[in-house]
Amino acid sequence: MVAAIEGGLGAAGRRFAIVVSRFNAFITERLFQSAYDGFLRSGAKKKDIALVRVPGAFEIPSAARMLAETRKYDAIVCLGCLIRGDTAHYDVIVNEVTRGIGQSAQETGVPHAFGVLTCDTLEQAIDRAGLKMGNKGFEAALAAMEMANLKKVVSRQSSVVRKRGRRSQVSVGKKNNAVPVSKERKPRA
Ligand code: INI
Repeated sequence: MVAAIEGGLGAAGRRFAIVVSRFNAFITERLFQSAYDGFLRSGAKKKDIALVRVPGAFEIPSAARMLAETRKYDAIVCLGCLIRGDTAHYDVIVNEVTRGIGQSAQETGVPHAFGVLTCDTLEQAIDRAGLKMGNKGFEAALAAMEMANLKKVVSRQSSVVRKRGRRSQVSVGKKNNAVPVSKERKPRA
């Protein structure tokens, strides 16, 4: 059995920002309530969860990036609802939103969870906002916690590796009778 490096699902002591778009608010409000509930039930404090509202899904990536760049949050949750209508608006926005959220996560290094519904019909959206298909907001909160915790685990491991590396450099130095630079005697003039 291979031991996996994983992040747990606890939210205690972590800070989160939830970006919610107002467009299709009937759906996005349900996504938000479920994400918020997920964080609280997992040990997060109300004061550690920031709610940020934006007009539509198109505005989510820029708000998420602003928040990530503050370095105040362990993860950002992005919640919105895009419903394919009769116009091309949906197709234009959907790729931009997905790409923008991914890019913000990669360029800032802050985990972002993708809770933007992309549906053909309102019925599909309702199903994913708490009816037949679970709630995407809750799922996004779980993903945010897991990735925030994974980031801590990985950064703790790499600091241990760095410390070990420094220690082994010192012991190799001792073996070779190397003198640390700070203790080296300056040659007499
Ligand atoms: N915004 C959404 O969040 N969902 C949609 O389905 C949607 N459609 O289909 O138009 C939508 N449009 C608005 C867009 O996100 C911007 O807010 C708007 O274009 C202003 O920049």
